Amino acid sequence: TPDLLTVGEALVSLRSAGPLAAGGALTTHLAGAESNVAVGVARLGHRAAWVGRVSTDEFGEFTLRQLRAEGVGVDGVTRDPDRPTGLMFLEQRTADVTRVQYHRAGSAGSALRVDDLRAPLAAGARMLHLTGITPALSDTAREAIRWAAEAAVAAGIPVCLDVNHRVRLWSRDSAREVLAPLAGHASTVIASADELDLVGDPGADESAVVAELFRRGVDTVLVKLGSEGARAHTPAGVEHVGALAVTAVDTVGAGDAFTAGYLSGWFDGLDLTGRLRRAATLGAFAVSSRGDCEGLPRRAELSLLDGHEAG
Ligand code: CKP
Ligand code: MG
Repeated sequence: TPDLLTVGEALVSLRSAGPLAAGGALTTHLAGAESNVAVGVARLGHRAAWVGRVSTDEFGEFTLRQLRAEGVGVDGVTRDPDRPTGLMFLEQRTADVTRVQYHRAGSAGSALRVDDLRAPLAAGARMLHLTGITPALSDTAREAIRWAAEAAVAAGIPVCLDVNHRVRLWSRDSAREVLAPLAGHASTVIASADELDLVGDPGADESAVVAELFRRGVDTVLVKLGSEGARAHTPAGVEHVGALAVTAVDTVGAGDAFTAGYLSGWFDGLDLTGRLRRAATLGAFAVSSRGDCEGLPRRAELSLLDGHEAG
């Protein structure tokens, strides 16, 4: 059984070095929040499995090739001959502004359904990681994620949920309607500060949302604060971790890196402080490297950023 099982849509990200409207070369990269987490965890030597629907087109081949190269288990993947791979364009519009465009409606990944997940869930894992992106993709994907969370809980597999609200996919209200009930199945909930009320009452403040999640059985709530680091709430109290002082060149994928670091620490049996430090370390690798997951460290590289502690 893998340490981590995760489910989602892997995308192909086509990146430009300048304005898309001016043309020029695009480079091809693996993207997708859940597969980013799987890669991050696998690079640190844990067993990670990723499942989803992957097109039989060339980009689908590329997706599987990248995941296999990273040592991520893809045995549970369903191939879809009828739909294309979802694409994402990442435009470096200016040195400071990157813009994302999706071409993912009707993609193979968005056609995910419950039957795709039965065998992987039955095989088990130490942790199931889900994000709020997949339920936004289609009715069948939403049902699949709800089913997976319930099946995991029934099988005694703890669930980690990253809220990951995508405004281009759905409104805050639609997201809340789905993600708030989903969070009740999780043991760990991860959100940026502005996403937190999507798993609670509209407009509720951090302490109110956290109290409600604890009441519903969540044991750890991680609130990501960007360059300010993150706060972890557990029934024992609140702990803050600072972000490392690095040069930010690409923040896409930073949240997934943070999650991968946290989960890696959990698989290693680290205490909360150790898990948060590893999360911050992976977040720092992600923001200071280009690509959604390319810059993530192997285990021997974890100490590369020592000395970059927040000032
Ligand atoms: O929250 P993050 O910046 O870590 O997530 C980035 C990923 O899956 C990225 O790889 C992209 O493909 C996506 O989120 C998405 O669907 O937006
Ligand atoms: Mg995120």
